[in-house]
Amino acid sequence: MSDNLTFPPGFIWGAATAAYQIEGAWDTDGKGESIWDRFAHTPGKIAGGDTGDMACDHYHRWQEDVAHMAALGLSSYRFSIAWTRVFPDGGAQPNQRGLDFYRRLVEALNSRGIAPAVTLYHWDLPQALQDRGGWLNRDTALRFAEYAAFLFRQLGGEVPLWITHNEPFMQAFYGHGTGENAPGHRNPWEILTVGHHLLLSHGLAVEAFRAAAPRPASPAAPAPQIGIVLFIWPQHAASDSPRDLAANSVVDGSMNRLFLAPLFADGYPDDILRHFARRGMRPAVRPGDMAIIGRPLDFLGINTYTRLINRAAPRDLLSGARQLPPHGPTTAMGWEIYPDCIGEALRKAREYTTLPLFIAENGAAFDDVVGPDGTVDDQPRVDYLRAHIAAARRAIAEGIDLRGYYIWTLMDNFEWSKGLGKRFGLIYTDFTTQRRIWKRSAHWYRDVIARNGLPQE
Ligand code: GCO
Repeated sequence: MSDNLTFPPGFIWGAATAAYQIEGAWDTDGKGESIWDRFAHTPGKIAGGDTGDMACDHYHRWQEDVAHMAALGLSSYRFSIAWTRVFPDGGAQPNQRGLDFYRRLVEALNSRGIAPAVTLYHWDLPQALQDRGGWLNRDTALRFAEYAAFLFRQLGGEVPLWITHNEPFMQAFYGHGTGENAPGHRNPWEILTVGHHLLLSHGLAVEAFRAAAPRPASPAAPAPQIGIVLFIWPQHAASDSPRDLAANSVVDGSMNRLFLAPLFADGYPDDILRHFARRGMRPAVRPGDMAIIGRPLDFLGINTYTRLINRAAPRDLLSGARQLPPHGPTTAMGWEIYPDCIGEALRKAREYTTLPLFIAENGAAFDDVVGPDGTVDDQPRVDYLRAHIAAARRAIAEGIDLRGYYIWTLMDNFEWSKGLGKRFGLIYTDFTTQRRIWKRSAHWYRDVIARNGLPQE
């Protein structure tokens, strides 16, 4: 720790994935249909007509994938459980084969010394629950808590880090406002209620976790913990004009504060509630909900990739803002490469909580190609990761309690509405043969993990 490249002992080096993005086998072994199955099977929703039907075929190739994780030296692997494998129709009848898949995966990870970090919900609601209103229906929050409680009983002690939700913002705003994600609703009036029910389901799951109090498999191991993963993207005003500053504050309020404040402060931010109320939008809050949502957590995970620059655009219904084009080089997603997003996101979280923090996702898509010699030289990704990991190290030096860093993502996978064309992986996936090829960045990350820090440049 004497230099500015080495990380504290025990720092967690991870990689993250999500069920629908990697597993494939969308209807195998009793799995039920999820809203992402339905959405991806709807013509016109996904670039190139891609689906996650096969994705990385991880459901059948998980042993090979765990071997790659072990070869990288990962200290933790963050993945999500597909609700529809465990409860195919979202009801109370579990599907043993689905549960067994995750049990074997968790066992294999633990036996390799790779700590499982399990996300319960990465956007793939059972379609059967969607048919009953999905996250607009308060009952879905109760079903989620039952699903969570079941997993805490079955696997609770084997999983050191439990995550209730990944980015409720995206499910609410992209699933129900822009319609870019499943279930594809374009109805901004649904957003706040969906967001509220997601947060309520989170709080109910935390209560179920405390009630189950899962014990670690070995007495020496630390007690399992529970937290949530939020999207925190730094927001910058395009100018110091009051209009741009106000517009920027609304975007920051919708993306970041709308979720941080109810979880860690005293409820939804007033300015944002007023902003939406003027548009006729209100969350469906009942007495007692905010106390459930605010139940104490053990950690907070943060996903951050870039920043946005906002200027006033009064005609924009939702935020009254428009984003300026990026101010510098971008990734293949068109996202500005802005390494300070790490420090800014961590400091934003720090305004709300002193809990241990994780960067639960950070990474970049580039147009990687397999060269004539069969290798993938993704130097731009190495540069991206180096700059962002260095920013994480600076945040620790500032005194921020950052415990770990997870790269998005282990291997190229199904990037939601962008399909299979946006490659974020350390490992290249040939989607025709399902061959995995380590990119330069995978070799580089293995070295970072081995030395617990960045190599000299
Ligand atoms: C998200 C999700 C991931 C994405 C990644 C790249 O942040 O949107 O958690 O599933 O694939 O962020 O866009």
